[in-house]
Amino acid sequence: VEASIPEPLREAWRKYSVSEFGNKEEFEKELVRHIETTLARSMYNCDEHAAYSGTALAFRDRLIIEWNKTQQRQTFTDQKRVYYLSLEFLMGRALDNAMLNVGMKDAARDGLHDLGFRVEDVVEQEHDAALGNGGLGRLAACFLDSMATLNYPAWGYGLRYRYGIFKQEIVNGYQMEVPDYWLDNNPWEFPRHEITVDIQFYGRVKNYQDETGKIAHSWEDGEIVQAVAYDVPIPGYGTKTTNNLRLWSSKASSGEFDFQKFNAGDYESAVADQQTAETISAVLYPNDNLERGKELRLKQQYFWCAASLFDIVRRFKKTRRAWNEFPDQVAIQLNDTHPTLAIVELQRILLDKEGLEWDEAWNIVTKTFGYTNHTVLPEALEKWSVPLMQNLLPRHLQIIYDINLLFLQSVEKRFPQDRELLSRVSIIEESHPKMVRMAYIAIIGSHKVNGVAELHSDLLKTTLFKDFVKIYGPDRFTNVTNGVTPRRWLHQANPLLSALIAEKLGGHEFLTDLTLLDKLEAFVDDKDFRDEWAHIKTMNKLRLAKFIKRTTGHAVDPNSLFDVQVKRIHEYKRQQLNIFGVIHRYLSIKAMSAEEKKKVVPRVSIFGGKAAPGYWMAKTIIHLINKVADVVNKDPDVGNLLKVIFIEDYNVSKAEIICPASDISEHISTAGTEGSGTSNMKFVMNGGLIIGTCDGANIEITREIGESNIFLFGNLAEDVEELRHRHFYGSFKLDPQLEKVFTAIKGNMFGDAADFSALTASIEEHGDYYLVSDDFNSYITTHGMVDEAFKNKEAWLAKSITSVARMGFFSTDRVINEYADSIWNVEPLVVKD
Ligand code: Z16
Repeated sequence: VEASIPEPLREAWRKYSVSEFGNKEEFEKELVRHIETTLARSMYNCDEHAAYSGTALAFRDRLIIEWNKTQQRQTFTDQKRVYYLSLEFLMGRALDNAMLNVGMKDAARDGLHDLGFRVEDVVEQEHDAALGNGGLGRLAACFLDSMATLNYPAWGYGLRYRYGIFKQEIVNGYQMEVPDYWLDNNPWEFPRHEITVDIQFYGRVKNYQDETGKIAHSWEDGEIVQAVAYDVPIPGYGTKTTNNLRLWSSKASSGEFDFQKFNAGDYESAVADQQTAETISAVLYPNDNLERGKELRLKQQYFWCAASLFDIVRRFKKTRRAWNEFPDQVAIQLNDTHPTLAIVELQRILLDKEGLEWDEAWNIVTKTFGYTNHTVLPEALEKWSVPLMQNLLPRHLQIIYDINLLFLQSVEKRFPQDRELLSRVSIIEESHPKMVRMAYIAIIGSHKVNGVAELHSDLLKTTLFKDFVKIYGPDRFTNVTNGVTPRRWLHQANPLLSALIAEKLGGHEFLTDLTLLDKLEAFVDDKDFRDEWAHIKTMNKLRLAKFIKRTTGHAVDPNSLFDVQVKRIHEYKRQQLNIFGVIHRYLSIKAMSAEEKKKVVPRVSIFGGKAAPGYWMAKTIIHLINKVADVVNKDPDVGNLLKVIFIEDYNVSKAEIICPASDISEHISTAGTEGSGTSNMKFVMNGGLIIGTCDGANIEITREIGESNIFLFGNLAEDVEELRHRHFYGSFKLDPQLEKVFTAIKGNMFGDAADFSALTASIEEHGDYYLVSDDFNSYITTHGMVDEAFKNKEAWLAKSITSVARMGFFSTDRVINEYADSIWNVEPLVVKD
């Protein structure tokens, strides 16, 4: 349908085209208009939430105007676009970010003040958009911010879950999950009821001869579910570019099928079918680094891949280019293996719908896709059972078999008689049932595969994907070390520090060129600057202390050393090592004389994070932390020397309060297990030091900021295998200090010891897979060094300032430019007004 208005009539459009508010007064006018009309409220019944909604609507108008212009421009210039496919986008709140990115926060603050509100309170009314589990989803959100800021023509594609990650409540020390229904009155999405795609499931494959006599395939029957697009505008910082995040929602298709049921009087069953269809986009799977092979998850993956691919292909076809130009117009990045079916789907479209030959189609496919791997943990690697896939996606399974056959034939040709190699690299694992290895499809179907930090990318090449390096050569594999967006994680989360840095550097340019932070090193010895730096840290600790008081009832002293570990709860991330360390500290303090206690550096140990609902060991760790908190926090022998705080329902908006307030944060995964880690970067960017293992991006952070500015401990990745082997085949000896901790736990010091027996047994009896005991001594000793270092306030401050000055590398702007150059081959679309 040609819906474009003909030129003679465009005059009126141009005349009445909407304009944006550009100052405080215009903002107020828009705000009041939205409150009085869109929201049907008035000055007599406008609470903070209505003020939030009105403000959000005013800003949303601005965003959508820029969004429209950006999309028109991108269509007009018709250059290559990037599509970032991710099952998770952990966006957090949007209003504060929108205000800062469009550069109108001061106008909004003043305007709201005139009308009786404080901008800080208004911003806090917003519900987090929590469509993700942890690092992977937050990385995708930071990428969107950087792609828009750098003016790349880029779209995100995801699922519009009705329920995001569950809300965590702690009841008697146990995690409880509460559903996160977040969609009511969400001002940030634009339903596009006219943009729909029919998605097929089940059915069968029909083979037939086409006009040329060639065997062709069609996928027939089955069930149809409709995908409806919802668009979320993504504003760049200090640019007019406003990109799009398109989220798909599932709905029953209104095809003949249902009408038959309705007409046959089978109303209930027709409505039930509707609900089944809507189930596809109902809920985010709450696992981080774990795949469980559930059919509904596979349905989600295909639904989202097929809708996105249809949309991308539809857009390409409008340009009427030849198919071989597809990879010059389209780059698709796969965030983990979750969207791997997109590879198979594009091949299917090109073969079955567009009639291309296999080789021509496959050449287009491999040039189009790039694949990012985020973990080496075996339990996170996706495999789907062949019978499941046969039933749900019969044509795709056929294509997978064909991809595999051609691939294995080419391997066989290059490495004849290596049957072991063939079975190792086969997409199909010959188990019972047979399994489809998704990572292998992703490697074979992409032109580049990248890990997320140097160590991680090296491990991929030497372990998991070793055979593929031999087959394809090393150039297919690369590293792109993760980052975070300094807009949200410095400017928005820490306005005081951002302002101080801007004052010293003569402006906010560092927010778009983070390497400019290095100019701060010149001020390390500047007395006034140091005082202000220290003062800001104290203010941020006070802000967190108030938050802790309000949410937990505990009073913590901002002069204490704030020691933070906030991230998903996982055995490999080793919150158990941290809490055992806390118990060790508690026992030491209790054994001290009054004189000895005077030398202790008071500490607050702060934990936060969710456990996957079915992950019992992670839930046990949460339980132990909370029980230890109960005992320690009310022990008069300890007083303020040690407090233990578990912050409920850790999420993006809480991270914005927590990150600027740490003195030290913990990134203590077993060496070789953390892909990158990204909170390590957020904490250092905000002037906190870190204690960590030689793992993930900790290694590159050390390289950048210098060894003397970080507290490293523990065994190295290269020694892990040997240690694990020894636990099983040698004799296992529990670290003597850890033994004291276990004795306390077993003596019911923190409630019924039986509650924690699985945790202690995993170490003492089941091989201590995560090397908690091996690293314990080193961990405790290093924490002693942290205490000593913290006593020297001046030296600590110098480390803090120096570290921030050297964090320029860890902006997602650098990351996105690397992807653009080495994987996507896309250019920014520079906009002149
Ligand atoms: C996830 O959050 C990550 C990896 C993965 O396979 C699945 C999920 Cl849901 C994390 C990594 O654990 C972390 O090290 C990394 O920093 C993050 O992805 C972003 O790359």
